[in-house]
Amino acid sequence: MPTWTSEAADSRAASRTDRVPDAIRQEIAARAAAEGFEAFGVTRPEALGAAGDRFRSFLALGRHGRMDWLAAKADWRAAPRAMWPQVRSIVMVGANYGPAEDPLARLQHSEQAAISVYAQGDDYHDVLKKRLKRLGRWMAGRFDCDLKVFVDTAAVLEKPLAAAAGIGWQGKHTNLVSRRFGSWLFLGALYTDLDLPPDESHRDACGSCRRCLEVCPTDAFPAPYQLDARACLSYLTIEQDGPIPRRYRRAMGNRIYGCDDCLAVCPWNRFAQQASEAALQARTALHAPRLTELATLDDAGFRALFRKTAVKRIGRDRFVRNVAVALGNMRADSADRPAAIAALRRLLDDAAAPVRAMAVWALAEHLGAAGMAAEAAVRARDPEPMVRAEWADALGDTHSLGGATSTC
Ligand code: B12
Ligand code: SF4
Ligand code: SF4
Repeated sequence: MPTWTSEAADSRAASRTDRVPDAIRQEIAARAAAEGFEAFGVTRPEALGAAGDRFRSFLALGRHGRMDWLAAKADWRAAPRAMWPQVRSIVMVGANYGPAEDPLARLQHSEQAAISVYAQGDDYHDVLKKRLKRLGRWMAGRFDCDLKVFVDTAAVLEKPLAAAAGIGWQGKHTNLVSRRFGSWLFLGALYTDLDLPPDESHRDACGSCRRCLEVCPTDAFPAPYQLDARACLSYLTIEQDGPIPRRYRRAMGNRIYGCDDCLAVCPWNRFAQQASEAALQARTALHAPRLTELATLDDAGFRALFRKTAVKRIGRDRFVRNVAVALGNMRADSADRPAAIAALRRLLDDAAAPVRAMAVWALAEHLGAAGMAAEAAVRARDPEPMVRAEWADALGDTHSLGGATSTC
C-alpha cells in the first residue's frame, strides 16, 4: 500500500490554514489532468453511505464466489476510516479506455478470441498506479499532507466512491457510467488527510433502460444494480480456477478473458471517445488473435505474448482452459474448425487437468458421443477425477469410467 507519511502530521495543520481549500482542490485537479486523468472528483469517507451495508449483503449472499480476498478486509472496504483513521478526503480519478470499435463485433467471429477491452492494452494497474504515485508525490511535497494511493487491488470500494465524487453513477450493471466516457473509465483512489471541499454525488441516469441486464449471456444480474459474480463471465474466465461450470460453457462463446457485453450496450457510450493514452489502446496482437494459435501457447509463449498486460495475471493454464472452451464453441461452418479439432486433440494430453477437462468437453461439442468413443480408448483413464467426469459426460455414460460424474 503506497503511502507518503511523516510523523509530524498534526504540526502541519497550521501550515495549511493559510491556503484556501478550493484553490488547493483546483490545483490538484489541474495536476491530475496533466497526469492524464480525464475524470476527477473529491468525496469524503462518510459519503459511502449505504454502499458499505450493500457490500456486506453481497458477501453474505455468497455472491463473491471464491474471491475470499474481497471478504478478507470487508471492514476496510465498507468504511475507509477503518483502514486509515486520518483520512479526511478522497480524491477519485478516472482514465478513459474507450475502444476503437464495438467490442460486440468480435463475438460474431467464432474463430477469433474476444479479449475484453480493458485487457488488450498495457496493464491498467501499472499505468494508473504510476500516474497516481506521481500525483501523490507532488501533493505530499506541495501541501505537506499524508496520503495513500490505490488502483483496483486494495480494500477500497472504488465505484461507490467515484459516484459520491460526482464522476458518474453506478449503472444497473453495477459499474460506473460517465456522461462523458460511457462505460469505459478505469478508476483510481487517493486517500489524504487534507481537508478538501467535496463534489456533489452524481445522479442515477439509467432511467427505464434495461439493456445491460437483458444482454448478459449468463443472466448474472439477480436484480438491477446487483451482480452475482459467480455467474459473470469475467469472474469465471479470470478469477475462478478449475473447470468452467457446464451451464456457462456455451454462453462463453469466444470470450476467453473477461466480458464487455453489459458495458458495450449502454446507450451512454454514444458520448464515448477512443482512449487517447497509447498504452491503454489495444495491441494489434491482442485485438483479434486466432483461437487455434492461442491453443498452442506454452508457458514461455504465453508470458511473451501477454507481457505487461492484465492477462498475464491468470497464468497460462487458466488461459488455455478458456481457449479450449471457446474452441468447443467454434461454429461448425468455420474454416478453422479442422484446426480447432486438431488443437483440441493435442490439449487432451495437456499437463494441466482443467485444460484436459475442457478439451474433452470442447471436442465432444464437435464430434459427439460417437466421435469421442474413438478417442476414449486411450485417454479416458485419466488420473484426475475432474477429467474422467468430463469423459463420462462426453460419452454419455456415467458408469463405465470408474463412477466419475461431473460436479459442475
Ligand atoms: C471484485 C471486482 C470484480 C468482480 C465483481 C464485480 C462487481 N460488480 O462487483 C468481477 C470479477 C466479476 C469483476 C468484473 C468486472 N470488472 Co471488476 N472489480 C472488482 C473490484 C476489485 C471490487 C468491486 C467490488 O467491491 N465488488 C463488490 C460489489 C458488492 O460492489 P458493487 O458492485 O459496488 O456493489 C454495489 C451494488 O450492488 C450496489 N447496490 C446494491 N443494491 C443496490 C440498489 C440500488 C438502487 C443501487 C443504486 C445500488 C445497489 O451497492 C453495492 C455497494 O456499492 C473493483 C476494484 C475496486 N477495488 O473497487 C474492480 C472494478 C469494479 N472492475 C472493473 C472492471 C472494468 C470490470 C469488468 C468490466 C472487466 C471485464 N471487462 O471483464 C467486469 C464488469 C462486470 C460487471 N458487470 O460488474 C472496474 C470498473 C470501472 C468502472 N467504470 O466502474 C473496477 C473499478 C477496477 C478499476 N479500478 O477500474 N470485477
Ligand atoms: S460482464 Fe458479461 S457475464 Fe458479466 S455481468 Fe456483464 S454481460 Fe454478464
Ligand atoms: S445499459 Fe441502461 S441500465 Fe445499463 S447502465 Fe447503461 S443506462 Fe443504465
